[in-house]
Amino acid sequence: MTETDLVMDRCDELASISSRPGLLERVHLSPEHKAANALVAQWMTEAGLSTWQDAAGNQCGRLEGREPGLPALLLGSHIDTVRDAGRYDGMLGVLLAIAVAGRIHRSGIELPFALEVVAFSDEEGTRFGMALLGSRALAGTWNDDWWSLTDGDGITLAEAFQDFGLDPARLPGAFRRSEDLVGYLETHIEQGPILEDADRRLAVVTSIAGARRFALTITGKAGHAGGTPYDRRRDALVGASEVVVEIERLSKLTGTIGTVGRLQAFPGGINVIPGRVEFSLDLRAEFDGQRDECLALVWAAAEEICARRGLRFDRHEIYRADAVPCDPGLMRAIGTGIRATGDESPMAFWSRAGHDGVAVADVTRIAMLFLRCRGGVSHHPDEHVKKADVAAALDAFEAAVLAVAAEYRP
Ligand code: HGY
Ligand code: MN
Ligand code: MN
Repeated sequence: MTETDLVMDRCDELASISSRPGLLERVHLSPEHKAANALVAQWMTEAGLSTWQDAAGNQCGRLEGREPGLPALLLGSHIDTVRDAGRYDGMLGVLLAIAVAGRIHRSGIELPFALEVVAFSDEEGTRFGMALLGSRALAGTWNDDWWSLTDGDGITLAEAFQDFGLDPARLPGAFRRSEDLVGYLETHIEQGPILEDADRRLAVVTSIAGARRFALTITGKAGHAGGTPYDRRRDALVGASEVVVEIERLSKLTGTIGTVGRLQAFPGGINVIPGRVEFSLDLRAEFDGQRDECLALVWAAAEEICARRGLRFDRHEIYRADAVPCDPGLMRAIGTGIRATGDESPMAFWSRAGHDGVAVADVTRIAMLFLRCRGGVSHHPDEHVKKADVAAALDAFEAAVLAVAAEYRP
């Protein structure tokens, strides 16, 4: 069995740890998260790392450098998933990080820094709506308001912490100091079609998109589906539908990426005019200004549509992460890694998907290595990678770490 086979098999093994039979869902502070942490800790140990679970539920491993206690280069990704997820989004990056650390441990190379692997506990925000909870803890950019966030069962984040065996009061123990870190490198599937369309395996990520997410509500008046004449209707669903189509039009117009992933009509009767609609908006762009200009257009359009239809429009921001540039020096190392696989002119482009690096960038410099995924499909069980691409990513990631070491001046 090759290292690549092992990485792929481990992705399959992690994919079997799910809260829902027949599909993959593993959310923050769940029994599945605990089981996945234990399995990853075992693999980290086998790779020669000392392991611990930090105060935020991130699973960590460390390989000392040429002397104990040196600042650490972090490698990692996330171990949580969206609903009905693919098995490579996040997990592949964690397993490649463990594989690289294992290679370096076995080689006997003594790096000028420590190497740490982090399996972040909650990049997606699936359970509590707020994403990056694990990496924001590591970066020390925690907001205590988050403790009162609730999941679909009304359990608060604080209660979920305690149920998981963590103590909210001890969370600061997870905060890392920038002087203890050299940087952060993450390998991740592209989650888009750019690499596949260019027939390339790997790319350097130049920056990570800035996303803002909202809970939107349109309120009209429920009524009888038969007896209510059109000119007396205040149909929240037809109004919301106009807004959704306008979001797509304005996003395309402004070069941003707008998605309505969730929408629910109330009261939901087949013969009742919807009186209220609750829906989501995820808007992201390469540049925050571009994103925010589009948001202003969306709000203006929503207010006009609602005024014309006698409806009320309310919005509540649930998540914001501004765009983050990758570090030029670490990007050079990622490029060196890709060239080590025989690709002499590495592609480089911005990530349309969000990643933990957006949070980690608050405490240290970051860079990412992308690998191709079939059809650019992600956040779906059809997520798929070629074994040859994973093998190339493993070699490139190891070469990138060694390139950081070669250039490192403490
Ligand atoms: O939403 C994102 O872009 C990431 O996959 N969480
Ligand atoms: Mn994802
Ligand atoms: Mn991801």
